[in-house]
Amino acid sequence: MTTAETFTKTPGWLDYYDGPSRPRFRLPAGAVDAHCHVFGPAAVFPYAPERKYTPCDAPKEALFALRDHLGFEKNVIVQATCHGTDNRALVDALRAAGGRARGVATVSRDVSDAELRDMHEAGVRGTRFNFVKRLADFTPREVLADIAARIAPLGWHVVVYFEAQDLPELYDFFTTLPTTVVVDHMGRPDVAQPVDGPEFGLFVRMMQEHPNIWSKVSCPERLSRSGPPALNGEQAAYRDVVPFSRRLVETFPDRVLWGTDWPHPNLKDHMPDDGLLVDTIPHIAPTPELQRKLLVDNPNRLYWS
Ligand code: 0GY
Repeated sequence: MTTAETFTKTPGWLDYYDGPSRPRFRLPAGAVDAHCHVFGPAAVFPYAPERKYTPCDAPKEALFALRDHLGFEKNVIVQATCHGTDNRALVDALRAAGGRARGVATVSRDVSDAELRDMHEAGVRGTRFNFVKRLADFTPREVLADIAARIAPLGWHVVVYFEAQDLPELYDFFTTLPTTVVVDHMGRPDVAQPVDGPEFGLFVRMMQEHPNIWSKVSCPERLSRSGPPALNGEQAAYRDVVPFSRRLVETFPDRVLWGTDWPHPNLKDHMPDDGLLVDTIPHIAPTPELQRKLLVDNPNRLYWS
């Protein structure tokens, strides 16, 4: 008999919001939460030895209950770094979702063809490269390029997570990847800088010049400096982030995705009410047509066609 390892959460860890409100904004039929995670449960799917944080468990049942409560039809579940390249919790959630979830895995260069086929059959459609130094160790570019070449024939795409100050150095790598490239959280702009300034300008230019690059306009709760937070019924949360997300939604309406980022790993000062996060959507996508593209057409085209 083996003894299950016990895991202690990272000190100061904030658990996901208990009892989120029901959004006032009615999501269109077929809406997809295109960025969320499952964590563990650790007793079944232990966290990876190389992880940089130890979260609370956030199992598939809780994710699916949130999906139904908020009014989404489907999820795109993204492998989180606390599970490293062990995609078992992700694949288990995909198989349990009965076609209502797709996944983005993290794979190493030596992943076998059989493993890739199994993941594809379960619903994986992409792999994630993480350049955020507090989350993942450095992987040489040639290794990542090899992985991209391995997954491209399956029709998968690459999801990249990085911080805006690192874009100049990563620009050439991203723009030569052979697949669709989806950027997490708008490349984490510093929203204290102007939306027309050079930092966000570089990101917009990258999308303008490379029609294979998409962006998630998610995570205002991580990017906001001045709030107000999505708590206590606030209907216009994270106002300083809105000009950035709205710029992308209006300029690239066919290449944007939205997700809750539940269970919101590594937030430090507050945990948003996910119902109020959904209520930020009409501020960034002000018309029914933009909302339909962002929430229904784009994710379905990328993940279900
Ligand atoms: C996010 C953001 C974060 C974490 C991860 O995989 C992860 O651990 O993505 C973060 O800490 O900024 O998208 O969930």
